[in-house]
Amino acid sequence: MSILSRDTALLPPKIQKWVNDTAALCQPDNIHICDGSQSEYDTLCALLVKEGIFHQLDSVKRPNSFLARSSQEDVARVEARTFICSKTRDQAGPTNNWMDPEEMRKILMPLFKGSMHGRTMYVIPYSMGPLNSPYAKIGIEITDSPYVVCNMRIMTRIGQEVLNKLGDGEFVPGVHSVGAPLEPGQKDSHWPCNPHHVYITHFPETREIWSYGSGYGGNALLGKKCFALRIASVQARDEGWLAEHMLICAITNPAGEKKYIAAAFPSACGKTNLAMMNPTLPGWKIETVGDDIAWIGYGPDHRLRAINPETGFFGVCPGTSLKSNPNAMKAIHSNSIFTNVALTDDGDVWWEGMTDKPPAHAISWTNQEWTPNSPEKAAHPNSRFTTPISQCPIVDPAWVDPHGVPLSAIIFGGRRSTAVPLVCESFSWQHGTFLGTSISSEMTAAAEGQVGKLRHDPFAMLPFCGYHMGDYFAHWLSFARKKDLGKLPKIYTVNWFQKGADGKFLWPGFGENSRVLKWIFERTSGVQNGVETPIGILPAPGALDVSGLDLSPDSIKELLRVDVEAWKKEAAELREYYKIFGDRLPAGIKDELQQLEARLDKTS
Ligand code: SAT
Ligand code: MN
Repeated sequence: MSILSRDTALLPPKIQKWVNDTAALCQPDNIHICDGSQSEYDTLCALLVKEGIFHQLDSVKRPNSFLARSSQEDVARVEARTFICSKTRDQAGPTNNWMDPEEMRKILMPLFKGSMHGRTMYVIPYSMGPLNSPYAKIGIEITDSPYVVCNMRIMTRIGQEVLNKLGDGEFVPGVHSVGAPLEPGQKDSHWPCNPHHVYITHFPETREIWSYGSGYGGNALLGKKCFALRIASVQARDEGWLAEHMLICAITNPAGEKKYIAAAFPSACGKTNLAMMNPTLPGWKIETVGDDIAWIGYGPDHRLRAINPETGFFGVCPGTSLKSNPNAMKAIHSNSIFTNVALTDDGDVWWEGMTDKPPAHAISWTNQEWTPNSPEKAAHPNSRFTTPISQCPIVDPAWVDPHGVPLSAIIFGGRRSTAVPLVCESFSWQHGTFLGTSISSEMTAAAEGQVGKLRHDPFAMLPFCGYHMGDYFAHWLSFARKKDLGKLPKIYTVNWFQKGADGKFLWPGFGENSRVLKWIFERTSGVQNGVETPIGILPAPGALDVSGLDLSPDSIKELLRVDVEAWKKEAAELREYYKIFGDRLPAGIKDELQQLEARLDKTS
């Protein structure tokens, strides 16, 4: 393999021109077109080790795996520096940072000019979705970060076969630079970035992505949030499908009947754990299709079908353990990249919550000596593993099915200490869409911001919707096509995070969540085991299988209680929140809020 090759002449003319124009702007020392091979990956990992960006982990404990430590100023997605540059502010809507596309180009071009001095410019052709899927789409990321190339190879399908399929066709261009040009002879830092000039920008009309200054996660792996959610949501609106921040998994009951569900939760709220759960209920089985993103569209069978456009997990490390997520722990046993976790003395990784007993000594994510007595955390709260989905022991065989999997249920969740019950079914597709708009969650370390603060996060898409959120609500409502109504998935909300008066979680969570999935499974089969409440249908008394659980009847009651006074406050708060959407709030959503208020009034 000719690494650091310049043979752009082999590219189809349209790509060749774009690559050459980008090279003329960024002025890299070299250009490398990624072929996606194992030898290319190995060469890049070796290069990263040589440059001190990767640390190779112990080859017995963690074969073919690496640790990277980022700059302390570059540890998460930066929502305040994320922009939707549609033609008008109105098209981006009230929930996005907007900038005029021409204004943004005026800012970006001088930044990108010469930004790759002293570096290699990598060209990564990638497919979101199986290459033979009618739902798949192709992007090309140009980046000056070999760390990004290695992560993209795990997270997406990259390389020559993508170019072969693409030919001279349409692709989403993305240009990424860490924004740290090197002067001749200048020594590189262990994590080049430019934290004072971060721009994660999207141009929905031209379907372009330009990202500058950060090398971390969703800021830099452009296939993930930038393409598969922000740009794809716009494509989905125009083409009649949905690009969602959802896990996808299969549930099989003891009789062997299998159904698929998709579930939307904000970042770091347990999507990965739910997608790979080991059910505690005997005879029930979960299999994983994806843990973060679902592309959903009508299949020829008039059912909503979902594909996972990714091929890897970019999962949160802290809290991941053999107890909380044994399948993730098995998936990351090899061929994985760890970012911002601690290094143990025997050359393995560690993070808070990985084992009951912390190691006596480690090197922390900030490269400091660490012991259990250290005041700092060993791993950053948003530290991550990047690992191939194929290594998940319970991966569903259909995870590569080009036609996707048919959805029986869609679940929305958030992190809510109060008010929101364990599970609730919507009355209809319109009501379910309303529930999606109403999601709010206590913030996590996945994004910059105040951890724990409650914020509205409709459909868990607040930082990921590439256009006006009011129009996005309307797009969801439009899926209630009369002829397909009976075939639409049922919609639910769940909340694993309610706390009791003592501040402790009321629900044990993790594998016990299978009890909630069982109820949902039964509901989608038409079992009459629900009660109507003002907010939706909840499990009838005794319908939630809590057999063998050490839960007091009071706790169960609390978990399934609809506190009418609290809900009146929720509704009032939601009415206030909706004001930001002005006249773009669809009538169907206004209607549902009114009906909720009326039902609550009738109850008290
Ligand atoms: O956006 S990331 O890929 O960094 C992770 C997340 O927020 O879900
Ligand atoms: Mn996510």
